[in-house]
Amino acid sequence: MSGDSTHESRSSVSVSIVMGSKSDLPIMEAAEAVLDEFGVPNEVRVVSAHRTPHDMVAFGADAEARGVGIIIAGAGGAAHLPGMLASLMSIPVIGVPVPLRHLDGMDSLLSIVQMPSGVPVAAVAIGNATNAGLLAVRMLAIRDPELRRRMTAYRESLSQASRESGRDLRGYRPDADGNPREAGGDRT
Ligand code: RP5
Repeated sequence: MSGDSTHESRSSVSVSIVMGSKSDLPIMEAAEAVLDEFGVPNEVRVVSAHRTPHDMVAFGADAEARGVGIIIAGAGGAAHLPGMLASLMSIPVIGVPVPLRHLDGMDSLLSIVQMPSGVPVAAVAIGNATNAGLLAVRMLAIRDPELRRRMTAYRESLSQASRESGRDLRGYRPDADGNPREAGGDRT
């Protein structure tokens, strides 16, 4: 994280990661990790659409004034934060549906994607803050050749890891938890 909850000077933060509650952080920290990996200046904040609605409005105006380029907003349940920020701001908002204990995140997903025409939110898969970070990097890479080069290298590393993972599957049989175990099971 290159920023914190204090006011940042203009354009020192490219992407603002916000979430409805600190309890969303275990999911949302993946977006921060991606942005840090790509060297994209970011900040991480809690802004609740329901518990601090006036703070949310102030955050929207302040973030635009500071020159923040993209918002990544995560929320769970009645997940109104991404949509409300999109309605308050003119910059892209990427929504992350955070899965809660009930309904497996379907409630969050539908709350985020079912926006009315005219107010777009780009939603990633349930709990997939990694993709939110990567999508933000791709947006910034439109005008940043170095970032584009890093994204291409990242994609190539993904391909390489995928090929290597399938290179020798003989004898590899994960158990129900995904942990490696030898084929043929217990031979004692
Ligand atoms: C939402 O309510 C937050 O985004 C969070 O996912 C959910 C539950 O919040 P806590 O009760 O854990 O603070 O607004």
